[in-house]
Amino acid sequence: MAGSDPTTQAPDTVKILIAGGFGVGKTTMVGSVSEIAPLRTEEPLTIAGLEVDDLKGIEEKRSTTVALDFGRITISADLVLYLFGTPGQQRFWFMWNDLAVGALGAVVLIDVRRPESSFAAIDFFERRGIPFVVAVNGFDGSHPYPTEEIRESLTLPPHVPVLLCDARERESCRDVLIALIDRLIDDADEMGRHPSPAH
Ligand SMILES: Nc1nc2c(ncn2[C@@H]2O[C@H](COP(=O)(O)OP(=O)(O)OP(=O)(O)O)[C@@H](O)[C@H]2O)c(=O)[nH]1
Ligand SMILES: [Mg+2]
Repeated sequence: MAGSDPTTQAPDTVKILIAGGFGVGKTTMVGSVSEIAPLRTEEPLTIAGLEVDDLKGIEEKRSTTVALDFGRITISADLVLYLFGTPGQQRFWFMWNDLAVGALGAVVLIDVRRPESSFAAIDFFERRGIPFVVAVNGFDGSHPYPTEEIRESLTLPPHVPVLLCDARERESCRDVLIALIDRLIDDADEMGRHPSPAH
């Protein structure tokens, strides 16, 4: 019967958000991990924005995401992730609600030199009950703080994975996404064992 052979079935597609504060490496991550040429909506940073755009540590940054990044990665024969990078600048946060529609999970990227820039993203996903992992992007290629210290300083509960990553490295970003998928599977298993009471 057509469609009964599992090897010919279309893969499941899952929408994932790549979020975090201004300049933490969201566009970089979507670009390095995507198997298609990523769609970007970058606009140049201008002199006029210097007062509001904190470029400390990312002085080389020349442009910013004004709407979204879009990419795709095949994790396995039956799982494809569609990645949506969010804009980081506060004046574009109003778009997060639309971008979050249908998202099953999120990666919150952190720059430990400016962790506070990602607090709003953590808060956003916690409030909506969207599962997320925290990925610490080591800008100078090193990670000065162990993950447990970062977890404590962000007051993250134990079930939120904290990972160290390099947003420029494909394998590193892939590992972060796989950790997120593992979390989604664990959450689904947990729901199966302890379904929430009907309202
Ligand atoms: N050295 C280093 N530079 C990085 C890394 N990740 C990103 N960058 C650089 O840091 C700057 C910011 O990266 P983006 O990917 O644009 O950050 P973003 O989070 O998409 O920024 P917005 O969309 O403006 O919020 C760029 O100049 C990147 O080339 C990293 O791991 N190491
Ligand atoms: Mg960006």
